[in-house]
Amino acid sequence: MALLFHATGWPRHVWLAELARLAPGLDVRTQERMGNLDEIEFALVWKPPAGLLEACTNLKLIISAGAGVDHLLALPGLPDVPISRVADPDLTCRMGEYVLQQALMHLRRQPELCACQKRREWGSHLAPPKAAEVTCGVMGLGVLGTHAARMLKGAGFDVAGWARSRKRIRGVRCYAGAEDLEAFLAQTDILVCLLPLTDATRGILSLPLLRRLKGNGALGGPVLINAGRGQLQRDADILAALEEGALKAASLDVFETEPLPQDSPLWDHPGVIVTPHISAISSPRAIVAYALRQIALVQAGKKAENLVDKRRGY
Ligand code: NDP
Ligand code: OXD
Repeated sequence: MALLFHATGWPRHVWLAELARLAPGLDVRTQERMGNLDEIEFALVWKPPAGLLEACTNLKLIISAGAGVDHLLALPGLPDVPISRVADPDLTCRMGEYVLQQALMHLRRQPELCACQKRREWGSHLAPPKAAEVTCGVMGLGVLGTHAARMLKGAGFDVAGWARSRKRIRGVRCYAGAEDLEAFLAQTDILVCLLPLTDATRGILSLPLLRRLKGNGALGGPVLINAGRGQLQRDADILAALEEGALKAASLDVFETEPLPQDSPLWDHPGVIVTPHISAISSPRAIVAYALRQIALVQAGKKAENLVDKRRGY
């Protein structure tokens, strides 16, 4: 049995070192050293090139090294084997920290205070509201969204959430499906997007949707935090929403094109906080341990965890 490892854009030596440390006897293959393809039964991958997985005809399980699987499901010729995606406390906690940090930045008017400081201006007119006066609406109540919603609630925010199916989360008003979207948006001051990218969600953060957010809240205008996927939004719509006041500010960790192109107006828009898709990085230590657990399960004749529903796309 061998494991194929490939992660586009991530420091490969760190991952290979972690695999060697945690599973010293494991036969690990890479794109450059595939060896006998029949021996490759598992693949731990992030954004593999087209054709790489297709070449491995004996695969039993593909493990996505991140939580999202859009990078796999878009591949032509993806082998028809189960896909396990990461749902791990390490990654989940990182995302919760990001969402809470950004929500607090906007609550406490930190971007405006930083701008005042740059101008040596005493911004005492920028008194922040308190968290309980602000509603955070979390789109996507999966592993990451549920944890983020709980952290926001714990910090004192009023919290609502929206998903495909109805959830029960203590202290969080839960909405479901297209029929509830209007009511969910109408009460939301800070929209947190933690949806997966699927055919149903692509481009969902459109200008018409952003115009439906609560316009008269304690922050002086709605805020968007998108840490899901860049293709959920249209960068041009975010800019248009900021220009017309449908949005007061945005924290964006993901973009239609990554890295964000040098000439994007998002870079220096005063209402935008740009982070480089690092809200919840996959830690090699945690994810390798996760992957080894999945391999052990399959080898013991059991199902891997967190299997992707390919029809739904997440
Ligand atoms: P989950 O699969 O656990 O949760 C997805 C949630 O989205 C579910 O609540 C699901 O509803 C909801 N959903 C899916 N489609 C729709 C729809 N059409 N309408 C309404 N709700 C919908 O995923 P995770 O929470 O683990 O991860 C979410 C995403 O976060 C990932 O797919 C990835 O794109 C992104 N991500 C970004 C990172 C970053 O660094 N920026 C890091 C990690 C992940 P239901 O529960 O009813 O099925
Ligand atoms: C992920 C990501 O999906 O890092 O895990 O984007």
